[in-house]
Amino acid sequence: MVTFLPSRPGPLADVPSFERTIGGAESNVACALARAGHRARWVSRVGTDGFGDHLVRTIAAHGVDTTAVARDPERPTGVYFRTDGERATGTEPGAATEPVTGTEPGTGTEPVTGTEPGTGAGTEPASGSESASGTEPVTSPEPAPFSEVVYYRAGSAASAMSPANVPPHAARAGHILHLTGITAALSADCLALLRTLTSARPAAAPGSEPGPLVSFDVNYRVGLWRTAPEPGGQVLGELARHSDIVFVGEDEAAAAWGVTGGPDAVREALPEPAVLVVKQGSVGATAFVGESAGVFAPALRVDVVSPVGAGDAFAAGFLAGTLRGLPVRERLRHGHLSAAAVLTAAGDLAAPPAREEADRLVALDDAAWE
Ligand code: KDG
Repeated sequence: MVTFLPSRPGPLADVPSFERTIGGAESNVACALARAGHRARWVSRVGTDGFGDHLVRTIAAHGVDTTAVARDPERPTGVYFRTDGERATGTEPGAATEPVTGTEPGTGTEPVTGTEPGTGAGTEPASGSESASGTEPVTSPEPAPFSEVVYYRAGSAASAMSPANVPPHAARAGHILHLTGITAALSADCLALLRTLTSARPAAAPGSEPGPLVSFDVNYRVGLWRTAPEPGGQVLGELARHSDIVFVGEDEAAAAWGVTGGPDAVREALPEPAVLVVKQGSVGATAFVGESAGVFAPALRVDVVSPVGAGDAFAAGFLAGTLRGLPVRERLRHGHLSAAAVLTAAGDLAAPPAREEADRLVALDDAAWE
């Protein structure tokens, strides 16, 4: 999506102008992976409008292969607007929630109230934003930012993606195919596409390469699911069970599946994925691989400018570590580092530290990470 950032804090009605930038969960992950030195392809659908041109051009400029992005002459490119409240000052511990209170006017003022759960790294939740899950925000001594998000995505080109118009070979190339629950909520066709990509994985022919690992970020957006044809919790659980690597916030697990009791309880409820990463707000994140006990890495403390996109950056850092075959704890730390870069920037994207620098930071002893 094309993203519009406000020129100054305040409610939507009062913001005089916006700066154009880019966002969107999957493209954010693709851009961060490309910036971290990996080959990444973004498979999507945008309009033939200027916003579509801008999106494709900008994402390609991050080093992402956009050749599989289809142009839809009938439908517009999705866009969204953000607002900011007064920002907190000082270093705050992370809360792993992305405050997103939003409406999608195209669907008839659909409130997407709530925090955007689970970044796995230091974020400070919005005061006044209603948590998607009812999880209490981390108490801050300073006024916290208040953010609204207004989507114009209903009926967009991306919402028309389906198994019929997304070529399977484009999505099934590479080592990891990353999907998110946001796309599943956009339309029945998008949900059908995600079901095709997660559950109908063809068995590899003898001697041929196995298909990519399927990575799935639950990204539970309560408001989007209010108008979806099927209940969000059920669908997200199904897609997660059919994936190999799953990212979910503790708060999302509580909101979507009623699972409380910490990472072990989430793993118990979701034993199928080979790798499960449970994001625990300001505390950090725990990764489970196979039947092994969870491996925990604490979140970083940063001065939060905006938490939106930090969950995507976290996923990208973890996946980059996965592609490099790093130990699980190092993958988590790469996730936290990437998230920290986005948390300290206004937009949904920020360049992660260069690989050598990231490796140096990841190798620091535990005390440096507390
Ligand atoms: O995760 C960040 C995304 O929320 C943002 O870039 C926009 O994809 C988006 C969404 O639907 O909220």
